[in-house]
Amino acid sequence: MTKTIRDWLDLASKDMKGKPVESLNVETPEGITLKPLYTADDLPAEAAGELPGFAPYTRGVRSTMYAGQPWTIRQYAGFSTAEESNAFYRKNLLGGQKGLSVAFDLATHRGYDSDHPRVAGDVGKAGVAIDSVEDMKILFDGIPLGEMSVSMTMNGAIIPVLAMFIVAGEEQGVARKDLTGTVQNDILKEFMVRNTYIYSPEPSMRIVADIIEFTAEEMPKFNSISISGYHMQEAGATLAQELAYTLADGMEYVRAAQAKGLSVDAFAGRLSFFFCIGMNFFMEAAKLRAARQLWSKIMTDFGAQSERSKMLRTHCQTSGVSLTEQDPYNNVVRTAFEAMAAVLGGTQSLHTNSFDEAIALPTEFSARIARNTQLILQHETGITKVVDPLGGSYYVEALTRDLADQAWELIREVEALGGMTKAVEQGLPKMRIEEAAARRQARIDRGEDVIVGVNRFRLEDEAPIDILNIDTDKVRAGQIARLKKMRDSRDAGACKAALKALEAVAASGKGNLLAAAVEAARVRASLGEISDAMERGFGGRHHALTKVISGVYNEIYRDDPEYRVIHDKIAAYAAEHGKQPHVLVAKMGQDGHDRGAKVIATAFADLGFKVDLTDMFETPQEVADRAVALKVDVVGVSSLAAGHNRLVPQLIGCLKDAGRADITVVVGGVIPEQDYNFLREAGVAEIFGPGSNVLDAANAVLAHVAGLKRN
Ligand code: 3CP
Repeated sequence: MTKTIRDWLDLASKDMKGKPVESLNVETPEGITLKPLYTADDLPAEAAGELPGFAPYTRGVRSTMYAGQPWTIRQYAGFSTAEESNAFYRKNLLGGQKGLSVAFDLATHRGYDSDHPRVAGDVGKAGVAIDSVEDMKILFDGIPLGEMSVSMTMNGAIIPVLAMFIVAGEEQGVARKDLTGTVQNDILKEFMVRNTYIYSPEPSMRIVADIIEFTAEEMPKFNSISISGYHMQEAGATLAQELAYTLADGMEYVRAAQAKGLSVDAFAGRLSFFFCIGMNFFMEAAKLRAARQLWSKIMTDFGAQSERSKMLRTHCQTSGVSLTEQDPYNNVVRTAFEAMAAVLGGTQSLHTNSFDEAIALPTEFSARIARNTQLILQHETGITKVVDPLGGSYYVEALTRDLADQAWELIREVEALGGMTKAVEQGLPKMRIEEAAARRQARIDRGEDVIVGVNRFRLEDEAPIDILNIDTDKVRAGQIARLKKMRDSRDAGACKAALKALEAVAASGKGNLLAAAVEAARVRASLGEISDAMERGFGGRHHALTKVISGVYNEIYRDDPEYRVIHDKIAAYAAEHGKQPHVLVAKMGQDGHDRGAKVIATAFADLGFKVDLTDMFETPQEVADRAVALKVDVVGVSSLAAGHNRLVPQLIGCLKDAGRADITVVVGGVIPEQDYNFLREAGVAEIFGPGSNVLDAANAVLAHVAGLKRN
């Protein structure tokens, strides 16, 4: 006899030995209630009739999906010089990679030439250093730009970088109309989470619109933007937030392009997306399905006529924050699951992280395993043979609908504020994401979210793994020499005139910035010079306000005995000394990742420390000056872009020079164990690597302030 859901409930109640079956329900951070069982009753009515290749594209944007053509294996890479990165790309292409994805160093991201004093520690470190067309040509030497699609993750300095790419193509004999690829060009999320902006929101949005306009008219095969949720999830956003804010960003870009007089169908087919895929396996697959469904609806509302305009095509990357420093080979497994979720969700293109990325830049060995993870998925698992294999799953279809509903609410909230630019100005999404990040950290610290090898099943002893180190001084010296040679040999008058013209386009609000920058790049203006010309035209660089949010930790930990002990210890210290222990949380160099700094600032403030945050992108001298002026007890440096070995000793030197060697310096973030001794010898009191427990960190810092531990 057919069993009913009632029969199942009776059986489950028996198996639960009196505990209610509802006690197995789980409330996710997205606000979705997960039940232990999904049945045909949960299937949304509309799911039954959906087919891939047709709106709303829940089941995929192409009719045959991977059965017809597998996703693009597109590994994000770049380090050191253009020569070294070029050699690495060529090797990867021989090894089975299908598309390129360029990682630029932070100096390039922020529009500085390699000879700029602010970027001494960043040149060639987290990506390749590109100062001019000469570098760009070397980067793609022997790689035909008319055939190979190239993605460039660039936002702040997108105008000079894309201009140089176009000129490098021209000088390879490839016309603009034949260039294929994608630029990230998504500035709104930079203001929200990633922080590689250069100019303030308004001129930054103009840059985006100018690029959409230029590519729509001259580069029909090029994706003008990669609207990115990736960094939101990395910064702690829930999947509903990532989904909603990414689509809301997309809507804002559509409006910006429309404001330039473009019709939706003239550009929408070349808008692309980029999502993060973390460990929440089914939810991640559902997220991509929901994203396509919502975008199709959104674009229909914008009046799109062409089917292509309604297709959400996306790149995905496995999650960086899900990787652990502890027991790092576990990361191979994590990445494989995440990659599978991305593929089951129907991604167009995928990057799989290397297992050592929680600690350092990938080595050749770890990069090979990461790439092979995708090759194995494509060639060994049979996963490509059937379109949308999760389609019709009671659970996944219900999740798709629930996530879409949650995200839609958040989108409406942003729209009610007047759209994403306004919402970003008011700080709403950033605040929501920071709060979600603090909640996630608290769940990890309390062991509610289990991370194998970190807060459970931890190894006693761990042998360090081999890591890649870049000699930034050597890279920088080479870049400076090449810049000098170029400046000596170019037509100085032509270069000056082109830069003046670009400045005028920026200042007047008329004309197209990319078109003007192409002329400047062609006559060998450098990346820094092009950025500076626009900066003059726009009237300066953008300075973000930093703010500590508070209350989240207190709320979550209200009844936690360990939390109370530390809280009370800090209160006792404050009562005894007539002042709270005072910490300055600092970001130095061009490292824009501020999730860790924000989480620590929030937690420490809630625990009773007095907490100040520096601005982003400070020099060691600026941080030392601030620490001295604020009379802090401790500077806590957050480092996620490998600048610590250079910047932290400089900071300690500056504090000594100011006669304040007594200020304790601690460092947290992505710090390889190989660097611990060096940092300790330089005078660092405590080092908190990835996976550190916030309460333990607070205890250790307090011990230093109270003089119980010596620096
Ligand atoms: C694909 N095609 C098909 C089929 N599948 N045709 C027929 N049948 C099929 N089954 C066609 C497509 O329509 C397309 O042609 C062509 O084949 C290429 O396929 P695609 O799916 O468009 O794939 P791809 O060219 O790889 O483009 C993927 C997207 C692109 C669209 C997502 O934007 C992209 O490559 N993005 C990558 C972004 C990236 O790498 N970002 C790195 C972020 P047509 O184009 O003619 O239709 S790294 C950030 C790291 C964190 C940080 O530090 O910030």
